[in-house]
Amino acid sequence: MKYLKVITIVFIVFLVLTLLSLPAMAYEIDGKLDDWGVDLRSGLDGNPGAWIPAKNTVDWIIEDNIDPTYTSDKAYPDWTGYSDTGIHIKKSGNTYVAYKEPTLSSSDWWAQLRDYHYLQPVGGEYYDIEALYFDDDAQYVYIAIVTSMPPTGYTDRYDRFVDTGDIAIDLDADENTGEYGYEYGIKTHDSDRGMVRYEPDWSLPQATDGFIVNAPSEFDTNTGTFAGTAELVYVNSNTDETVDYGSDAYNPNGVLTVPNYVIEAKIPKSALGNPSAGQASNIHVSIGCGNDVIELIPVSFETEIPEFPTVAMPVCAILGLFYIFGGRHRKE
Ligand SMILES: [Ca+2]
Ligand SMILES: [Ca+2]
Ligand SMILES: [Ca+2]
Ligand SMILES: [Ca+2]
Repeated sequence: MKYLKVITIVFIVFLVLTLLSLPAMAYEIDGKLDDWGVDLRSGLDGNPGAWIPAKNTVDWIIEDNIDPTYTSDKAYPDWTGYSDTGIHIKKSGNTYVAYKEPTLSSSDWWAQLRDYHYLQPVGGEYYDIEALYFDDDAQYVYIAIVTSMPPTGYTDRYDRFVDTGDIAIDLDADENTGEYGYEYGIKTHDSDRGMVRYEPDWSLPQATDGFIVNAPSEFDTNTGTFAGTAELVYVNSNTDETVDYGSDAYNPNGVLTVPNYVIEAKIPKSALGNPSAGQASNIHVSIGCGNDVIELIPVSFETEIPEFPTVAMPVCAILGLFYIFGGRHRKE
């Protein structure tokens, strides 16, 4: 009878520890950021705390709209009249610091003549990438991106089309391996959405007016080798931004409502060559024209989650022995 009781208790402890050893919170790939602890509406409205993820294991960076800290006469908004500023912060240890977004030098004659640099995102809100988050567990890498570029790309009022970008990973943090340094690509859009390829060919920002410094943007799915499939969504987040382009005879845009999108992905580590814990890598996302870019340099893969037997078995054994010998001692 006593042993039946012992077995029952040990079984219950075993069950509880099994549940405790499961991943505490897996991300749901639904295009919503509540599972990251992020309130996107509040963040876009200017509340820095709303952008900060719940878990300290997440690497992250926020660069909504134009960096408000520029005052130099060499750094200017673009030709569209767009001048809205937003939060620029990134994770640093257990807290966060201000992120100074670089300016872009342009090949156009007007900017060259005056040594003017453009503030990102060049071309206005539709070209803005707002946020990048990275986390991982024993089996998967999780990435969330906030962007104003639709999954089908964007055509401006001069009929110029710009495509959205893919996720580029420089897994070994070595710029000499992979084209432009990026040996893994994850397709964010079109029919191959979620495809992971090793050593694909990357495209540079298109046209002479594109910003090459923000390369690469997309990869060719017919190049490199197939490495696996990620679960990936790219959806309207229903958190429109109201953007003021100003208004005059040359630029009648005025105030526009621009939608935001969330790209959320769950990538098997096996599709990325099973990176080991502690491995440092770089994550890069741009768009077809290179008008904006967002990067995490570097991210680090976390220690693997303890497997059940390594934690639970010794604890169960100790509890079981304690019960048996403790019970015997009281009898004597
Ligand atoms: Ca989610
Ligand atoms: Ca924005
Ligand atoms: Ca941005
Ligand atoms: Ca590399």
